[in-house]
Amino acid sequence: MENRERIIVLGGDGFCGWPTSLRLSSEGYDVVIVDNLSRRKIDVELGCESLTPIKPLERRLRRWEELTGRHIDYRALNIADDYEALEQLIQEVRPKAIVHFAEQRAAPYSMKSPRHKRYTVDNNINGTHNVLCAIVESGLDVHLVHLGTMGVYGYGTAGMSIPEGYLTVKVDIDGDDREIEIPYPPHPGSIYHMTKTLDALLFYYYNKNDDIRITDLHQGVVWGTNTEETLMHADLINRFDWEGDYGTVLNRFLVQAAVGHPLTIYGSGGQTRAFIHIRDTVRCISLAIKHPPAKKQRVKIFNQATETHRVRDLADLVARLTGAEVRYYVNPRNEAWDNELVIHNEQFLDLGLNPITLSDGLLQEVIEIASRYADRVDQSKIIADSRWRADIPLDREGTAARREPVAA
Ligand code: USQ
Repeated sequence: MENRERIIVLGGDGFCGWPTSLRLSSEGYDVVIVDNLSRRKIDVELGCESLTPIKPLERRLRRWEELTGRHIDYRALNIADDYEALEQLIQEVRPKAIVHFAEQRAAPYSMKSPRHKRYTVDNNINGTHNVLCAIVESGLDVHLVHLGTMGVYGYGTAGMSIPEGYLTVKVDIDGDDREIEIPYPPHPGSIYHMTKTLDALLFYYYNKNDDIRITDLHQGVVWGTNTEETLMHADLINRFDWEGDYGTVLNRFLVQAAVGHPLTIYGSGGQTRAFIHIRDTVRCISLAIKHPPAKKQRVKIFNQATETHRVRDLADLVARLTGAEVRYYVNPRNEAWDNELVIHNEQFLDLGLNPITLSDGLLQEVIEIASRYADRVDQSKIIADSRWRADIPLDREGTAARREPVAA
């Protein structure tokens, strides 16, 4: 039987939001996409475009309806600016859940200049706060599912497996050792990541004061591009970022290999990060919607990542598959030279997620897409001018020695 529950997807035109909207629509939810097309406008600002030729949102939605008979509604709205319209929309749609992707999500872009820092903070914090405030005002029991990041935990070597949001610590209370659970201490590595740690505080407060049901998904670095639904027609193709600000590391390496650019390892390549394939992203969101926290339960936090890898190992893997040259660049970021990373992610596995992990076949699929659209890549945009501090030199050629830190 059809499920006619309604879901609002904030940021439903973006890299994660678009395939998630299609998945939820195919599962029978009535989906309303809210988007101000900011990501498309940033492409114009940066003078680049998605590797894949994404179609205007209206055309995407028309094609989806022709193919499946399912209508997805679209509202052009800036949730960080237009609080009244957001509140009205929630009243009108009365959604079961709101999925919140509507944030500026690139760490390098957030570090580009004072304007980019301020835009990222204004957009992300006001947007998140407006959603929370509007849910309370609606008086409805709406489950908020937020796309957070593994980066809130930071990438020092923790010396332990990173828990799913909450840390058990021992404290001395009047001479007695007591165990308590606290939110894991925030340790953001960029202005963008900092906004996600501030979001967490907003969630903590609204959950405690207003009993809003909230799930915060601490997602790793996403790779891949297509999902079952986006593969149904060329008009549904998902975006694919590759340039220096928005491209994420593994997808970048695969595109670099396809266009004959050296693979751009920053620093030592000893940085270890958590990864997830885009097809698992959409599965996790669907699972999170189906398993909301109970009323009055604290914010539910999942680590939405399926494996961890060192950047250098990923470059070696791509080089083995493609014959690409590997180069070391002065790291534009202020981050640990290398780090270990062990994470807990049992909650999604317990809900039945069968993770997609790195395999030659899936990498080949991305290499094939990268080769098909290689002529859309402007190689001068592969290295961005974004740096974490003014004293870090800009390295366009890959002149860094592998083992020694170059930045002061
Ligand atoms: N890196 C390179 N070479 C490159 C690009 C990146 O060595 O050409 C390194 C970076 O220095 C960093 C690591 O690869 O150590 C990951 O960088 P990234 O750009 O793939 O990912 P990041 O900036 O952390 O951000 C991405 C998404 C963000 C999400 C985050 C998840 O843009 O929205 O929150 O991944 S996580 O990394 O787990 O925090």
